[in-house]
Amino acid sequence: MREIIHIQVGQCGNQVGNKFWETISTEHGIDATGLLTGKNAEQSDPDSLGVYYNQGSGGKYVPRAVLVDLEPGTMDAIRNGPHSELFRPDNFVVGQSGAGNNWAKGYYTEGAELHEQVLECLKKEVEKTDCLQGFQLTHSLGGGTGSGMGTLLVSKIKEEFPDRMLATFSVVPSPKVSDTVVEPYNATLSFHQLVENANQTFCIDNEALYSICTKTLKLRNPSYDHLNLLVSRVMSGITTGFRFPGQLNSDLRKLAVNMIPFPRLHFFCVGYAPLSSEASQSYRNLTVSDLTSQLFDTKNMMTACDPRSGRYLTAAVYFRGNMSMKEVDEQMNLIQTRTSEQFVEWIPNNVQTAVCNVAPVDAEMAATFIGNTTSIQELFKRVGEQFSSMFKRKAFLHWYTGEGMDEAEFTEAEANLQDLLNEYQQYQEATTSYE
Ligand SMILES: Nc1nc2c(ncn2[C@@H]2O[C@H](COP(=O)(O)OP(=O)(O)O)[C@@H](O)[C@H]2O)c(=O)[nH]1
Ligand SMILES: [Mg+2]
Repeated sequence: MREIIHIQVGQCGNQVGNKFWETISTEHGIDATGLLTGKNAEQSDPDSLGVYYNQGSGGKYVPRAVLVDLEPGTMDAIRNGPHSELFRPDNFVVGQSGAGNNWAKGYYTEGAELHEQVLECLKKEVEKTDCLQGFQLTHSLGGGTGSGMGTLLVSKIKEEFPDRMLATFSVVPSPKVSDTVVEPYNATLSFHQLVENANQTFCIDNEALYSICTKTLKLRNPSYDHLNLLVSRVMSGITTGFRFPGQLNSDLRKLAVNMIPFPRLHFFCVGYAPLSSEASQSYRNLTVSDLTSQLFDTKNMMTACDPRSGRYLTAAVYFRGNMSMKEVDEQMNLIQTRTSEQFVEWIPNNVQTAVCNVAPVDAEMAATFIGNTTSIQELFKRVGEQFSSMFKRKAFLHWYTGEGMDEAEFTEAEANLQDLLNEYQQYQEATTSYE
């Protein structure tokens, strides 16, 4: 068994994380109290279930999850919500002070005080595993807790379990969704940490989620619930290979090996198909060809960058549902031939395709995309420019120095982000011949 331990931190981290557990529990036939009610053998294969769930007393399946926040609101909502009985009560770690959207409070002060308690919980979870593959963390980069304390936990986990994999599902802030002015500071300070300490980061971008909701799904005022439904679909898609028997990218390390040619360049663009508004749904009869072309369309990306403006170093696609492998291969070949200039030619066979015949709950067929594309520069540029325009005038800096932070850390974070941008650019321009 190859277990994954999940950690959710802060408001966004917990809301997104919760939705993830709700989604995968439904997919595996596990009810809100942790009892297995599914009758389908493939869905409830005990070995595969063991990746994310621990079997507790009375046969209950308990998520290998630790829930963390510096204020009680979101956790109380989980405890009083429909999935209150799913999680292990000891695995809630809650502070009272809040982080006030301040990365420094999460990383250096309030969060630092609580982090050992989280590590204790994690160690207990690790003891329950047979052969731990690693950890996954859900958080936002724009606030204080998920962003500051989340990245503190990332660095502590890396220290404590250096040979295990660590993946983050990181929600990138957008002014379209939130109007807290210091979010670019918090996000840049977080990227600075994630570059060094996370093995892989799935960039879930509120800017892109918002566009999908308003343009594709035609929602006038998307709520976090709407955004998080999209997040849960893509997370379910990304983790498909870990949760169902199969060969390709079947654990965190195999996925990383296939996706990451250079260790710092581990920030992935993610996408999903089908996405359609409710009104148009009933008219659609999906084919593998539809799915494939939607999947490579910028409109379906949950990371706000246009892959056509850069090149793919690597990509992975998971199809789900009842479909012919032959058709999938044909469609994937077709799209790669048609858009071959979008893939670097110096990594042969850089697109991996897998098919899992268990469909997600709400569609007959679906597909998930993971791309390591140099066009992710656009996301870093967007956040970096917002960061720099405030930092030039040292605006809002006192909130951070007030928690004991040094201005030099801001300068370093800004430079690290710029370096990352340059590295992506360098590989975008690289060709097969060595100059
Ligand atoms: N997609 C999504 N974004 C969220 C959610 N909650 C908060 N955010 C975003 O997260 C950022 C604020 O961080 P938050 O998680 O509230 O702060 P924390 O509790 O201190 O970690 C902003 O960019 C929000 O737009 C959520 O449920 N879903
Ligand atoms: Mg909060």
